[in-house]
Amino acid sequence: GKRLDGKTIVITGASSGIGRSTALEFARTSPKNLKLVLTARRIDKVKELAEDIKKEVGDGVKVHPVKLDVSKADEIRDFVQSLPKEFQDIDVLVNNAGMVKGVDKAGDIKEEDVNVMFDTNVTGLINMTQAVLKVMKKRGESGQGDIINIGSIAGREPYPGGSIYCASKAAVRSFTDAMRKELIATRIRIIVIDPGQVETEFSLVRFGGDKDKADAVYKGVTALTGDDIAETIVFCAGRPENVVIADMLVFPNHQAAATVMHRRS
Ligand code: NDP
Ligand code: 8X3
Repeated sequence: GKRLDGKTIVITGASSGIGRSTALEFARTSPKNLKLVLTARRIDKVKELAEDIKKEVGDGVKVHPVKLDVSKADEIRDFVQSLPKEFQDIDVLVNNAGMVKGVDKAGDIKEEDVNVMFDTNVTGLINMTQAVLKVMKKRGESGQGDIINIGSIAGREPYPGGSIYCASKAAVRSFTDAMRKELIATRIRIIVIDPGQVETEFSLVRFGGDKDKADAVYKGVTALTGDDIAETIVFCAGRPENVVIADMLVFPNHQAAATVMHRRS
């Protein structure tokens, strides 16, 4: 509602899953006066989302789709300056873009899988954060804005077959917590949300497009949806300025740890 009115919000990984839901949820929550910068590699999907938002809430939400690969440092370097002027004063950054590749165990993990997970989940998130912090630090007396990072239960509880992904999400947590301390003299809110199991394209990406393997992950359980996590993201951004939801862990009801899951047979 009101607290989000007039804000400029950047979402990475808006083409699918949690990121897509988050764009829609922000638009629904503040339909009259909001600016959304929606980014991903699959720009066609982002443009479709822009149309969907327009259909649902009308013209009160201005959407600017950007093709952006967060794993490419040079694409991020020019990102803020290449936005139209009216979208440059970023209030909220949702660092959501992320991915997992495979279930290989240490010793057998492909070098390219290690690199793509770290380049996307860690270096990409750090580079986006630094680019947008330049804007946020200029706002108000000491700096103001929200950085909302999507971590994972995997960053708290490493599991076999996920060593690199888990390490990448632990790095997100560590970076986030240090940064919150570094920025303590500002009004910049540093937030991390750690979801448990969410049914998105996440597992499809993990298994290289193998739908049967992806579906098996969610068999016999009711996973969270992208919309469930979107609600928590918009909740955090919509708190009064002095309230920081610093850290959130969100499970579906059947899950109590990375690998403790109740499945109906
Ligand atoms: P999806 O695969 O549905 O969405 C991932 C999004 O990230 C896509 O929009 C994709 O866009 C984008 N992305 C991937 N690589 C890049 C890149 N190099 N540059 C820019 N964008 C990229 O999965 P989720 O919605 O589930 O994932 C969102 C976040 O949530 C991730 O950080 C994930 O680790 C985290 N998470 C997911 C959980 C789950 O169980 N699903 C649980 C906990 C955390 P495109 O391919 O078009 O670039
Ligand atoms: C995704 C959740 O535990 O499947 O971050 O890796 S998990």
